[in-house]
Amino acid sequence: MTQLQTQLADLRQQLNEHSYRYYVLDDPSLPDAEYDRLFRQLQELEAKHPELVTSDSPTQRVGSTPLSDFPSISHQVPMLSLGNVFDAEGLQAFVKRVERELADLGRAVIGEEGKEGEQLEFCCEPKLDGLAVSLLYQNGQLIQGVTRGDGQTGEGITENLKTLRSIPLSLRSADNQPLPELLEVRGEVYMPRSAFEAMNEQARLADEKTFANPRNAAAGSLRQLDSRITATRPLEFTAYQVAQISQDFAVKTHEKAMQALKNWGFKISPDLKVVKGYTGLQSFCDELAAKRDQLPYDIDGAVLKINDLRLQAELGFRAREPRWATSFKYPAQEEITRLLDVEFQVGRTGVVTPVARLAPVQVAGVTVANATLHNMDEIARLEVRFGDTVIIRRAGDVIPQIVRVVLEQRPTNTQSIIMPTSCPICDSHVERAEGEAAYRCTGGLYCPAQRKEAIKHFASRKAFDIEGLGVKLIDQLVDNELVKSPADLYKLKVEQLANLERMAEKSANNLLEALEVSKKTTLARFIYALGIREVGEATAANLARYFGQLETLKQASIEQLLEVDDVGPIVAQHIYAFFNEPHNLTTLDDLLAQGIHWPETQVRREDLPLTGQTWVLTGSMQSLTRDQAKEKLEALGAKVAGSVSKKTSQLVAGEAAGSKLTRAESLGVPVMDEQQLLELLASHTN
Ligand code: 5U1
Repeated sequence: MTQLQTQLADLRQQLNEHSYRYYVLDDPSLPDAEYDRLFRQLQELEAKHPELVTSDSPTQRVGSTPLSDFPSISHQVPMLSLGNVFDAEGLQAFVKRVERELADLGRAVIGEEGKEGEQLEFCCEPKLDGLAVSLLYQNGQLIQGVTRGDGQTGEGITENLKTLRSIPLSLRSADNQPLPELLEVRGEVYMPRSAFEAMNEQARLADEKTFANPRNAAAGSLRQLDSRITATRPLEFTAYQVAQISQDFAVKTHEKAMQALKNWGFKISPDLKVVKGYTGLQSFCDELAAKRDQLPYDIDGAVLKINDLRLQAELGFRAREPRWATSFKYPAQEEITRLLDVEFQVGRTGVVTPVARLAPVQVAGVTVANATLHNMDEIARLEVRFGDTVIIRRAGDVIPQIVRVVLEQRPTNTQSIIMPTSCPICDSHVERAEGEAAYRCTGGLYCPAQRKEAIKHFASRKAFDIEGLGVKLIDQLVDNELVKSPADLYKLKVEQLANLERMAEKSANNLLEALEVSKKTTLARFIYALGIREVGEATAANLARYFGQLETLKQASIEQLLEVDDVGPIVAQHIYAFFNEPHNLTTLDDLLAQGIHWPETQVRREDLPLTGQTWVLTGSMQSLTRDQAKEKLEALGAKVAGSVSKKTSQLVAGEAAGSKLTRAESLGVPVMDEQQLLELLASHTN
């Protein structure tokens, strides 16, 4: 090999290794900027020496010349579908059936307590809601990628699939083990929910077509004849089955087969778990259902497979379904209902948002009666009218959305939805700022709706955390004109409060006490509580850390603001405008005059005891909440992250700590318990 060839191979190896660490091990080894730098270096060298470009080079993931059609390809092994069960009864029937069929084959599995079937092992994983594809590797190289199609014949979409960084172009060979001459891998292509939301938000801003759900977005992205378009779409692949392998595959279980795929460079489900018998299956399905909303992607159920590959082979298939597997289906995330009305809600910053009032319907286990319509552009794009039948979607912790109108069911003489010209709450003029999709009420704090939202934000947990000051009480305080600005909260008298609905003298006194307690705060919470546009909890903390004092922040120039982590030109402009509005300065003075205070921070960030360290919190703690622990650690200079990696300095494991603790232990990250954390915090107090 020439020196240049060695350099190219080395660059490719580093980039592939990073992709593997990133996608498969979920443990990035390079910062994004470094990856990009190495990638550009490889691109430049390959541009100068096109004869040295290899088909599995990471640069080949950008897509190639458009096709005129997708070739039709028959599957050597048919792509089957799965049977479904929907509840405990169905699950029990599935287990009973496989037990019986195994018994008929003379393969009854006897449990420890003598009960048949109890010890039968199943390998379980989430059923991703995407598109099944099949990948063929010859001598370790990806040579073909095909859609499921009708299960017998699919479409050849090799060029499109090659653009997905979680699909290895060539298999990794761990410990120089020989690679199989032929390997066919099946799995799901899908779009993570956050990437889907971001893509739709981009499309809304550009006035382009949005996708109804991540599955449609993934399907639309894979069906592009121009793979360069697919390359721009945030698609991922998770493998779930070895369909064919040329050599004697030494593994005996599905779980081990998945492990082999992982070693060859495929991402497999992090939630894959082997369980025993019906009770194990039921717990898996329940636990997965409980965390469904928190998963980063849509799932529509759990897939349950007999783990033993020999038993799988003996059971075989019935019609077009394997006898050894089933899927436990969860309730659908999309339902059909009717749009009864549209209400225009005014938010903290005056944005007037259309909210759909729907005929109540159960969606994925929750009754939904409202859905966001985002803004008037969205209403125009959906072409939705009063009385329309609509498809709504509720997935994750995102507010339910209307994704489509069922035009065939539109009643006659429907009315279109229009934005009111005056605020439905305070009657001030409603206007649309140049270049913005949103309409805003121009009433400012004159508008009771904006006032209520500003006070709710001020009192919220991450701001002043005023116990006992709930949403209903704030509504009453504003409606009775007892409170016009946050500072007025601190001027309330017990008699005024006791006269309100559902307020006795005791609760009034408790509230006054809570208000008194809240006066001692932190600069970060104070900044966050002000409700400056686009300044969330993290930005407020960064501003507090950077400026140290309110006075310095008040006088900061745009240039200084831009120096702060996370602050870009738009946010800087909002902060600058806030502190240059005389009315806001009066509000600040008024608040400080009520005795609100925080410890002065003279310490420079570099001098804090935990500066440069990354901490992770997991499990539950007895004497403080995670937010409180996070705040205290950040005050000592630590960065508090959500996931464990090799770079984590310390894991704090509370009760019932789970996968983060296991991961920390396997990576050799130091672990401490709640008591040790309290001792550490105490040692740094004063
Ligand atoms: N996770 C997963 N999804 N899924 C879909 N595993 C899995 N297995 C399947 C299908 C259709 O089929 C095999 C059991 C053949």
